[in-house]
Amino acid sequence: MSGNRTFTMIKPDAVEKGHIGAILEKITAAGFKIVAMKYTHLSQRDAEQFYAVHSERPFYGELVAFMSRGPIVAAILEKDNAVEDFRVLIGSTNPAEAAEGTIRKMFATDIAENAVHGSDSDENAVIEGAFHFSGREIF
Ligand code: RTP
Ligand code: MG
Repeated sequence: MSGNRTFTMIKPDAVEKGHIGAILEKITAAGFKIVAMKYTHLSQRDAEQFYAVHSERPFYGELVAFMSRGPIVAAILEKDNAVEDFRVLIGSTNPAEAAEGTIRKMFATDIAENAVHGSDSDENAVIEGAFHFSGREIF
C-alpha cells in the first residue's frame, strides 16, 4: 500500500444509529474508491491490540469497551493523498469542533463516540489495513 490508501472504520455508535449507508455515500461522493470492506465485530482483545498506541492514555479503557461493544464496518479506501484528505472529510476528533459538512459533524455523538476512524499516516494505514484484511480481500 502506498500514499494513495487509507484505512477507516465506521464505529459502533454510527452502526447502531443506522448511518452506514449515509457515511459510505459521503465517502464515495468525496472520490474515495473502496478497495476492501467488511462488516465485523472487534473482540475486546482485537480492540486492545488495534489501539495499543493509546494504551497509556486515560481514555484507553473506555475506547476499547466502546469499539468492541457492537459491529463495525472496516474498509480500505483509495484516492490521491488519501490519509490527509480523509481526515479532512471526517473532521476533528471532537465533533463539537468539527467543520460543517464533515462526517463527524454530521454523525458523531461526542469526542469518544465519534462515528469514524481514519488512519493518521501512510505507515499506519498499511498496518491498520493489514490488521483487518489479507491480500486476497483487497481489490
Ligand atoms: P481515530 O484514530 O479514531 O481516527 O481518531 P483521531 O485520530 O481523531 O483521535 P485519536 O487521538 O487517535 O483518538 C482515538 C480515538 O479515541 C477516542 N477518544 N476519546 N474521551 C476522550 O477524551 C477521547 N479522546 C479520544 C475517540 O474515539 C478517538 O477517535
Ligand atoms: Mg487516531
